[in-house]
Amino acid sequence: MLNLFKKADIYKDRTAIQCAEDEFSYLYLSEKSVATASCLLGDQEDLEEERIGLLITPDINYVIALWGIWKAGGIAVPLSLSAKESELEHYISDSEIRRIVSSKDCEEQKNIPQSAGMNIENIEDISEAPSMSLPTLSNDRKAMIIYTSGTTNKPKGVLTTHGNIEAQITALVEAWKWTKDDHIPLILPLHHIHGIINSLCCPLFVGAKISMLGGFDVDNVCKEIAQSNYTVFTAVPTIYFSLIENLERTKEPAIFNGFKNLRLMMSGSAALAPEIHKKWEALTGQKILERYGMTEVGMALSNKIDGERRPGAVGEPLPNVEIKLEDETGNEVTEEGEIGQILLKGPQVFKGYQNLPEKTKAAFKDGWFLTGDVAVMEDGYYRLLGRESIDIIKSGGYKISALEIEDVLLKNENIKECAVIAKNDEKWGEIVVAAITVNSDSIETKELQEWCSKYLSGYKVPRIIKVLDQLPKNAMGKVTKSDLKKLF
Ligand code: MLC
Ligand code: AMP
Repeated sequence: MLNLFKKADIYKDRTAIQCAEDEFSYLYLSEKSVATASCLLGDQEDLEEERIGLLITPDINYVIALWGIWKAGGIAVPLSLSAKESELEHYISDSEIRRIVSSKDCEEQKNIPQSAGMNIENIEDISEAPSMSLPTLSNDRKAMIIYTSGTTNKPKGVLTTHGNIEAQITALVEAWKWTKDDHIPLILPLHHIHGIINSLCCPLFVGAKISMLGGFDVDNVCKEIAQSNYTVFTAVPTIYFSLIENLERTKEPAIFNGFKNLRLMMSGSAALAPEIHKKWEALTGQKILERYGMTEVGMALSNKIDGERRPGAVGEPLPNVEIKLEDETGNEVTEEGEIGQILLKGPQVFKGYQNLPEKTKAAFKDGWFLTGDVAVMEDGYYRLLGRESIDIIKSGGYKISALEIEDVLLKNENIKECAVIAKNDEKWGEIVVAAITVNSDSIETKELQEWCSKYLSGYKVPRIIKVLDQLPKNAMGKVTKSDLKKLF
């Protein structure tokens, strides 16, 4: 990780980041992040792993703040710009954040809970501070907490070190042949690893150029691809779905040519339907390289850059990643075609869940991380079959806990019981749906959705809510979600 900063000092005048018309060099990034680090330090010599929230729109200031926190010896906690006040409250209290770096134009600042007594530092003010000497950091220094949902009601904080992050980056630089001549559009949110590691840190590690487009907008992405000399593109399947819809409408040759000319197009964070893979190839001639990753481990499996890119498969282990499959009885699966949970080892694997030692312990077996994803090996490539837990939903590339949404629904006095599940969806992969039983007949599901959206980011709000007389249950009185699925 610390090599990221050493390398930036070598790349100096090369363009690191482009935001609209402005270009910023590696030197600018280095100097501004040192000034930010100095300001965050104040009269301290080392932030000693102080957790600092990042709530910044995705532009140059985000990168300056991230590097500034790291250089000062702090732990960066990137926060979701779409988070509601109660969601931010959880991230802030769970990771013990006392300071948040934000920017003046960041509208989302208003969602920061007032009760938290938080110091908000605006990056425009702090990066003017004079530079001072910075702490010496080792690779085992903790660097980042990313919140991800899972089989707990509230999202868990995944804690990684500089060493973990560097291992995650270098594996991808090697496997996907990143070079200083690369140019990538950054369209993904910067509170998850797909955006932070794959779209941001990998190119910065090699001296390449990133155009921060401020998020995904299908027309803007197509315009950019048509006009600029991009080489690499990475996105979630939902984005490819939207691009296909757009390309099927447009007749603009420059857009098709822009996509055709990229050297590498990748997809991950959720299953890429083989139909999308094939349609994209038919439209642009590009065979999407699908890979598999997870917040806790970075990227783990990938189709080959110079070999087969098989629709529906996630390929083979990335450099330094050890993978094995285990069946339900905990025995290693060695035969091709047999199904098992993916277990994983390597230098990129996280250190633990914030404040959850028991969950951390339960997530490992003899030093192997238990991913909860089920796969099969076929002709040398892994193919994912799904997740062990029915309560984990992936929608638009976001991981969602059914339990978190059930908790929110149950706060509504009109709801007696509820069960949240995923429904397959062509565009989003899965969408969140809920079945409820009610205390009062006068409930409007649209009102209930609006009520949920006060507490939950938009993508977590149930898209369909069915009111039932009773929920399907087994003999023990537990809701049988597999039966419920048949009703949607
Ligand atoms: C939004 N909408 C949804 C939805 N999200 N509908 C159903 N399900 C969802 N999940 C609706 C909105 O209500 C709105 O409806 C319309 O879609 C447009 O909303 P939007 O928010 O403007 O959508 P858009 O900006 O197009 O966002 C789509 C997206 C975004 C795909 C760009 O979801 C995204 O950035 N996803 C990436 C998440 C990510 O980075 N995951 C990586 C995790 S790391 P209306 O009616 O108002 O128009 C990880 C590890 C690894 O997984 O392997 O990488
Ligand atoms: P997250 O916790 O947000 O990092 O999400 C990680 C999860 O995303 C993994 O455990 C998988 O379930 C899923 N995932 C990532 N990449 C893929 C892929 N290529 N195909 C299917 N699922 C994927």
